Amino acid sequence: MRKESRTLIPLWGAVLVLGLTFWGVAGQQQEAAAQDVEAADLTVHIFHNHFEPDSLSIIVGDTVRFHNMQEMPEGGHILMTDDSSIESPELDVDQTWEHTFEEAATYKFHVVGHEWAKADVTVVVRSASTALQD
Ligand SMILES: [Cu+2]
Repeated sequence: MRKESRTLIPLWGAVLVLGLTFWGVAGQQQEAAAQDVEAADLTVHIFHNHFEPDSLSIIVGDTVRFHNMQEMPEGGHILMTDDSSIESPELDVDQTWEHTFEEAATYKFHVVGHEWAKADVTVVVRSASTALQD
């Protein structure tokens, strides 16, 4: 009897440690998944002849990540609003550029030097109070 309880204590200890480890890992995975979803929602993928998505509705203070998916023969893709107020650096394939929108407005971006493939993405930025009314 004595011998049995001595072997049982480390066994239960191991079960407890394993249980806590799984619980911790599951929690971290859920957190990471939630962050992925959030990040994916505000990412625009840049292709030669289209953006994905081609329109995005966000609120003031949101940061959009622009992710260049395709290689240009010379240099990369540069994004610019139609009124030239915002311009990205040159993005090589798989490079990203983030922009935080501080003013409520509609921004239409096109790729600089892409007369042969016109593509644009519209980012509609609303103030937080406007967004809440929806
Ligand atoms: Cu291109």
